[in-house]
Amino acid sequence: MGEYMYFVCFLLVFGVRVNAEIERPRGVSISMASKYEPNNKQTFQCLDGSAQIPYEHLNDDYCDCADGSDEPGTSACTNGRFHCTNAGYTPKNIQSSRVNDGVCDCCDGSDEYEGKIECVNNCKELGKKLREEQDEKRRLHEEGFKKREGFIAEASTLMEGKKLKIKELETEKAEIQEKLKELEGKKTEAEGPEKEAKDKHEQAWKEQKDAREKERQAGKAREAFDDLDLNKDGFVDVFEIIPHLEFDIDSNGIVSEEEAKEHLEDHEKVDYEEFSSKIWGNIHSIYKKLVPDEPQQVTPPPVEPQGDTGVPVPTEEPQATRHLTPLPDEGDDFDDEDDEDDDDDEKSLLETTTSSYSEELPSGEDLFPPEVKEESAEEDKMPEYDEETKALIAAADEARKNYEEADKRSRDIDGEITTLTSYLNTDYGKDQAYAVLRDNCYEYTDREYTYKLCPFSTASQRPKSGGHETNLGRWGRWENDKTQVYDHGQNCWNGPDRSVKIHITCGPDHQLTNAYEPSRCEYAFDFITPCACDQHSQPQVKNLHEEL
Ligand code: MAN
Repeated sequence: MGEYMYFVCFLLVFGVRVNAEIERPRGVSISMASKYEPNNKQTFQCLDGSAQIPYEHLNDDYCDCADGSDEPGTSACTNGRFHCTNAGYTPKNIQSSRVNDGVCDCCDGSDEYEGKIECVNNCKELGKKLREEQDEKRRLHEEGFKKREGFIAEASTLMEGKKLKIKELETEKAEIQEKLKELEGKKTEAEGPEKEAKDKHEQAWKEQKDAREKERQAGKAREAFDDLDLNKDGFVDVFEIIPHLEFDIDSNGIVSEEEAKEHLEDHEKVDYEEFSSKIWGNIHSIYKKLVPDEPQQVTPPPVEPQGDTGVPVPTEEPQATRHLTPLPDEGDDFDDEDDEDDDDDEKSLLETTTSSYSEELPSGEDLFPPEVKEESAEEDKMPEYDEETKALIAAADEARKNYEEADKRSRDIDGEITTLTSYLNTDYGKDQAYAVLRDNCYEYTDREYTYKLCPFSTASQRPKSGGHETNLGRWGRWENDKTQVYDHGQNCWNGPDRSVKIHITCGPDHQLTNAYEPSRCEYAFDFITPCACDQHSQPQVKNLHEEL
């Protein structure tokens, strides 16, 4: 037998088929063919180097190598791999256990060579479909790439516009600063006479009010004096003070003579003049008028037994109850036998007066009917300014308004410049293309939440069923040219501050296509945009004839 015939027989015997390009054992890819080259070798080295076996043991349906490399075309090794060439489509490696298992795994049907099942070779159709898909991807990429070119130009115009705007604002700001100085001067100029006129008017009003108040107090002092002067002798004395429990300094329920005297500035009695000039000022805020119609258990003051003159003398001990009516005139007759009973009466009256005066008696002010109060409130209102003052106020108001408007504009300009500067200082990626995404927001809704991305600003989440929005993070940085980080979002209970990573890929439009939470409160968004369609990310079109 010639050498050639010997080789052909060898191939047939050992399951080695002749490929149009390179001959190799069944289930071996072209790239691996050299490792299975027989040449003059009589042995095959397992690919993991673990053993050497006679060459004829290749694909003999018995597993010799630990890595299964001696049985690429049979199902003998559980860990073996079978290579389908799938000409016209993409090659594929399948587990060798699937070889001849009655299921078509390769589109060229090469895994079912024993014929347990008839496999239709549909690699060409699949290849056509794949090519169409890849063409479409390429087309979309091209479209995205063109859009991106437009965005770059747009971003550049946008940036230039913003730079120009900053310059304009700075010029306006300088002008306004000048104007503000002038307006401040005018304001100060107008406010001087305004203040002077207002002060004059208010001072005159104050004087008028004070005089009226003085008069009012005088009237009240007169009234109180007349009320207090129960016996109408032209004096208010210690015993006329005693029934007024509001003068009980130590809050023991009775007004002692000493307490009464203290209120009378250490006098036993005072006339009206002294009362109105010295006493009333100190007591008017606590003084309460006795209710005249209140039924009173009046008990005459205990008296010392009548002296030689027959005139009753009040005891030393002050009696809180005895002066609700005028003191008996000198010479009034009192029955001595009633003294003991009087003590009891005094006690019960004391209780009555203590509670009724401290809790129920209206204050002096409340004794005035509402119309009197209204009248006095009306009186307390300052009269309108005169016409001249009104004109000065109007002029000052105008000057203030002009100044405040200019001042507000100046502050607004500062704000606008800050916003524009922050806009310009942001990194919008290669060629600034991503700048067009700023000031826009994109949403994606899953089963539970609607997620929102406002590029270079914020990321958030809100429940579909309603409820408040949760801040997932504010613009942070580019992690790489296709990944953005938004961080320092709302704190997660017992966890980190929320944050999001945005994975950006090329697409025909700007769209948030997915949002998920790989780990609690750490989110990931998928975002497609033409901004990412730069040349480097063009889809790799698979060589359909390439083998793995
Ligand atoms: C909210 C959402 C969730 C998050 C939990 C954490 O329900 O923000 O995404 O996992 O809070 O408690």
